[in-house]
Amino acid sequence: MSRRSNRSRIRSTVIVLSTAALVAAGAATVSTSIAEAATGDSLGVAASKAGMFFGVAASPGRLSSFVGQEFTQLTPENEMKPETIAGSGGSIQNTGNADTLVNYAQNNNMIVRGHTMVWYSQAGSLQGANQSTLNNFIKNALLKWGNKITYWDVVNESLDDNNSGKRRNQWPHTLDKDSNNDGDFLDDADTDYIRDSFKQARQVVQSNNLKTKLCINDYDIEGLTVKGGGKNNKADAMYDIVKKYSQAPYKYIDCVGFQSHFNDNPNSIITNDLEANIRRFGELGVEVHLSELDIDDDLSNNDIGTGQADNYRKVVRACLNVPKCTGITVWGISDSESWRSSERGLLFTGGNGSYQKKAAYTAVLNELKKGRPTDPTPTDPTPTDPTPTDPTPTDPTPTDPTPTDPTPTDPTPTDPTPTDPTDEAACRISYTDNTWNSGFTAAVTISNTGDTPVSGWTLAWTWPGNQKITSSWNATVTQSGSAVTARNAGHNAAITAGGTASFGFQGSYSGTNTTPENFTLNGSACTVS
Ligand code: 9MR
Repeated sequence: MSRRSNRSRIRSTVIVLSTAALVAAGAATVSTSIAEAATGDSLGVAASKAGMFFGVAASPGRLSSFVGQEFTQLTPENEMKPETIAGSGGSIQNTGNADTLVNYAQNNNMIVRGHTMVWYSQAGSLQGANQSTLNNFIKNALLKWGNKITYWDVVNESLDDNNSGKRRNQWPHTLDKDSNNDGDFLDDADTDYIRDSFKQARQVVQSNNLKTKLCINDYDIEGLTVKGGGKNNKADAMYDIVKKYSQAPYKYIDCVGFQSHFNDNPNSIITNDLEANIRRFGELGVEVHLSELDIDDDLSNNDIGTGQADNYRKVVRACLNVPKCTGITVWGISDSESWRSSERGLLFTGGNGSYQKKAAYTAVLNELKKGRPTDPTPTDPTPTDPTPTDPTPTDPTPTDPTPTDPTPTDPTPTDPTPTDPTDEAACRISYTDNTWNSGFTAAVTISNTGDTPVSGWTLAWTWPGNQKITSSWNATVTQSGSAVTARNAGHNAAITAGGTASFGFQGSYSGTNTTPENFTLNGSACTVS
């Protein structure tokens, strides 16, 4: 699908969803889009113009008029968690505060994200429930609000901390069974509470003709890598789950929430490959949301931007750059009212409905206003002008016949010691790729195995197949035909003897994504390990 049609499809999705909310609210006019409904110069309006929502998590106590003016989406911060609304056997109870939030959203043309159904934490009476009880709850929760809820987090925080790439080991994972002990729960013969919960949700959505989209949500899945450049195993584990259950024959999962609580935890930093990871999920066909965004205002040495505002700008840009990234939700309005007030991670200061914009607010607004990347000018199908390129011969003036200085070159013999061919590879390349349908990312580490430092480098290779690089980080990468040239960035130009430099890129391919093996560093061949 072309980028252009993708974009327009997303824009119309946002409009339809808003319309659904208005219909549900009984509004007379149903043709209003979020962009038209919200007023003024706000995050929500700017986001709508870019074809996405910009939302906030809130509790009823925060619902001043300000919320509806600034945002186009609302997530109940705690009011829809099972701890609050699950009764015995998966029934629904005590929905007053959740209803207040849903009604506020409807009256202010905001869409709602239901948060959350199946979660090890704040599970209340669901704690320890079997799948049948979970299924009752899923059905009751979906039917309670129907199309008033546009996105529901069906499963929350299923994966373990510390980059293990495994599931959390407590309930509801205790329902899981690994039929063949292969370490995953994705085989058909396995019991998988994630699959079974989504299966139930999908069945309820379908049989009741709901438009509600079904999401899986987690944190520390934002980047392809973690601090130090290692793979983000949690993100990869989430990718495997979404890949399996968003595709046929399942088609259970519509959307994935990258919570995006960014801080100095080695697995919670903002990495330059955030955009590539969003894109990889988007290429599965699911919507990606930055569903609980906050950014610590004093990330020490791990942030990609200069200060909090710049970090926010870059995170928003990463989303804007991927058509399937269709919404951002900040986890609270102001620093003092946030669950992480000590980290001052939000867009406003102040409280009680009286808020002051921070620099981060302005950075986000300005970035949203820049919008999505403009569509690349379609390549003109008209045959290129057949007029031959300028036939004027290149300057026939003979090159200066003056003989070159006959002074003999210094007769001192250059060092005759032949370079030992076995010493030639003064570099070793580690190349790790992460490949999916038609795309891939690669992490490349250059090791200087010689005894002299390198100051400034060019790594070149040719692709064995039709790989095409689409973006890169920590190096400037250009491609001509199958020949690739990667030049150092400013910060990794120097490689000490025995030292390393790393960079990465994203690309597309068809057929087989074979690893290249013909790397040269500043013209000398490298070994590949
Ligand atoms: O913001 C929520 C806070 O008020 C609660 O005390 C806390 C309890 O776990 O949950 C917070 O929301 C969490 C969200 O539901 C899931 N992702 C992490 C959020 C912050 O902990």
